[in-house]
Amino acid sequence: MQNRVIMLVDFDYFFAQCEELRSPTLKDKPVVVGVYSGRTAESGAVSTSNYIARKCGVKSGMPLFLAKRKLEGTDAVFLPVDHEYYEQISSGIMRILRSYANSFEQVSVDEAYLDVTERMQGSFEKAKDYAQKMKTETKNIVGISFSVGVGPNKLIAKIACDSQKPDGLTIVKPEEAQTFLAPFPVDGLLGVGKKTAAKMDSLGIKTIRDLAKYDTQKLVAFFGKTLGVYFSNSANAIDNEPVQEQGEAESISRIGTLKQDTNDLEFILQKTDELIDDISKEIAEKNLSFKQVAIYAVMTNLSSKSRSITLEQPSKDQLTINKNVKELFGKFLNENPLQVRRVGVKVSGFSREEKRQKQLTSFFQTG
Ligand code: TTP
Ligand code: CA
Repeated sequence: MQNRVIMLVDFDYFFAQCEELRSPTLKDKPVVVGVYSGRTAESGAVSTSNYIARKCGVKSGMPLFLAKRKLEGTDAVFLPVDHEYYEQISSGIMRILRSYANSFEQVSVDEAYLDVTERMQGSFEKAKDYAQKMKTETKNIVGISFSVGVGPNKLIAKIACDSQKPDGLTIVKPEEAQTFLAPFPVDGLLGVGKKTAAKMDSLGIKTIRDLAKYDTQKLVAFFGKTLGVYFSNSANAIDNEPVQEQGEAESISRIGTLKQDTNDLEFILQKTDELIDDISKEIAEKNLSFKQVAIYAVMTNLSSKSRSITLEQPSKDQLTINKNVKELFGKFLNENPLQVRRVGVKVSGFSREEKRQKQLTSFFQTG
């Protein structure tokens, strides 16, 4: 059988990089994106930070007051998370990545696996240029950088990607895979948390090399058949998990900034029509029907509001979106005196039947 060629793409310091993208002056300052709990102005935790802030010791999960202390005396900027915006950027990148893959699996807002075996005809040399091209295209079109790991399976691709960040490109060929893995601590493997790592440590297993050499039967005795065999395989760089599309997204949305703040329905609809064009393309590509249409508006004072409507019948039709968005914004503008700055459109409620049908079809195609 031919070698597989698998890539893992992981966007660099993602939420903070998105913030730099919309405010480029942030680029040479420490940037911290946090979730504010609202109890006091300072309480909450760091979601992520750019690499300048990380150099000062800021880490994901850290209380915000501690991050503030670490960045005292710098021109650090603290911002609240804006998930809608990050998802918007993410779906733009995912669309580019998907076009590079034979099969594609998005694992989170900033990570995806690509199986490119067929396109690369199994060649890791080709894969290097291909990944570079993908990085350059994404940087040019979306303005975001990411790191890529390339390996013969998902396990190696992931660890390769994590080994060089940001803006990394790490290739591990099949014949190098075991040597590559050997020096990493066991908790680098998926499924090895603190508890398991401690148990392995008590068996004298610290690195993946130690685990690879350990008798599989003994591992089975300690961890049970499934986990024991899995650990042994992983440590020996064996991983046959396929790259496969996860269930369809729960919703598809686009957001855009208006050329000027306004209350004018026609002006807003010009923008939402553009967004709807884009949404419709994605709906058509994925062959979906939707049952809800929603609008989203960010006002001049940066407060945001949304409104939605549920259709009587599922629809695939672009005009249905246009019509409902017009109605929703018409009502919304009547109720809201503030001027609108950014607008968004979201469709959701994709029908179950459709999804099952799709799963069956892909089952028959691959089976
Ligand atoms: P990560 O990929 O773990 O981190 P990152 O993209 O910020 O940085 P890098 O990959 O360059 O190391 O997480 C992706 C996003 O998930 C991150 O931008 C913010 C969010 N996140 C949290 O909200 N809380 C967390 O504790 C972590 C780890 C991430
Ligand atoms: Ca990331």
